[in-house]
Amino acid sequence: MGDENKVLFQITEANLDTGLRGMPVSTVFTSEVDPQDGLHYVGYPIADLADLDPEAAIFLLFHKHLPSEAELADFKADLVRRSKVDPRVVALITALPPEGHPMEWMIAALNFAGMLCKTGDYREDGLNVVAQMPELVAAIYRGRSGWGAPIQSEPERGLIENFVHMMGVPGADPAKLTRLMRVFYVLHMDHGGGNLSTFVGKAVASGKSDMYASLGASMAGLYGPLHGRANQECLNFLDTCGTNDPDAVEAFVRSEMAAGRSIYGFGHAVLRAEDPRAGVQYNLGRELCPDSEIFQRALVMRERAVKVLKESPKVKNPYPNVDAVSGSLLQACGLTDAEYYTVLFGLARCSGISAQIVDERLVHRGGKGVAIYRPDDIPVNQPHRRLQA
Ligand code: AMX
Repeated sequence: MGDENKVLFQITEANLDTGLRGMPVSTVFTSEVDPQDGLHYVGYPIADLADLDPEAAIFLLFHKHLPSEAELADFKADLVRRSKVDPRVVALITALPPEGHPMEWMIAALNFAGMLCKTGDYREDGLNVVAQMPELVAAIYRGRSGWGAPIQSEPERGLIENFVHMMGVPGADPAKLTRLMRVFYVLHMDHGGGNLSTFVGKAVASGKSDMYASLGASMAGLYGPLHGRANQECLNFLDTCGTNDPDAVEAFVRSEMAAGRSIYGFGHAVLRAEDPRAGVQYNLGRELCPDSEIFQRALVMRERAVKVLKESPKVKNPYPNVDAVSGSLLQACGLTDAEYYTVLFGLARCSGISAQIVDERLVHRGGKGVAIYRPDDIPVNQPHRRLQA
């Protein structure tokens, strides 16, 4: 940055109706997606951060540097202080209809929490959401899946340790699930400023809507099957495939392509190589569930889907994205219902979106904040005319 007249992008007619693909519209301090090297948080490659304390990664996105030991201890204590969820929010959540998708519950939960708990200060509300999200998501899981009454929060355990404790997943090994969820959380927190959910959240906040309403809107974006809900669709895709035989997997991919359906877990709007977050999760699967049938299938798919997608000239990136394997790991570690996977994505993503909204509202333009979003459009087939007198 520095030369405000520098031309960054020339818009032609071919750029219209492409979902703003490739057009830079804002600056961002938290993360970057390099088409080849993938995601970086404040300059650090995501694979290097995968084993970080989730709280340290949140600190990084909010403060733009890694915490010292003392800073991390203070930050963890601050999140513990902020973690108490208003019981009225939990009561409202548990009264929601089971017909609703868990993401619809999550969007409702954020709106309920906003009505009852918002301070109106973006930073305060953002950190409060980050601290309270584990209890909200555990309430959604337990309330909707009939696992029983909410389990008392013990926030001193740590953000994810407490989350796994409050989930009380029947039959799961808590140590394994904690290891998986810590990495899952760090990998899913942020992905630049142009992804749909982040973009939408920042756009809503630019009209000075509060943090909770903005995050509710961003979670509505994440709910779409081409965006966050792809992790649910991806496990369904592996289930539907139904075989681990490489040739049969390849035949399945070919038939899905021929039918005009998506090959879930592959492709990306920005990345042009395998997503390093997928690489981290393939390695984690080898550690946590090497013999799981569904994980083995994800490994076969990694090879054969890429082969088939490479043959299609229109597909710009045939490689695995973040969702290619996450569902099979969650399933192998006890979270068997794919319908909830996007909520787990949202749990993590709210931290990155909050950090970006705080920057856009309180830091950009010398603290004045980014102006209200108002892109232009081109009217088509609308000649000016008058009603008959
Ligand atoms: N399966 C089938 N077709 C695919 C494909 C895939 N995995 N990836 C791309 N294509 C198709 C597109 O639909 C498009 O077809 P069209 O020209 O007929 O409309 C064409 O190839 C060109 O697409 P692209 O420029 O390579 O990708 P994109 O930016 O339009 O779309 C994405 C990106 C992710 C929506 C697409 O790759 C896709 O649908 N993937 C499967 C769903 C998925 O895994 N989503 C998760 C993404 C990560 C996330 O947000 N969580």
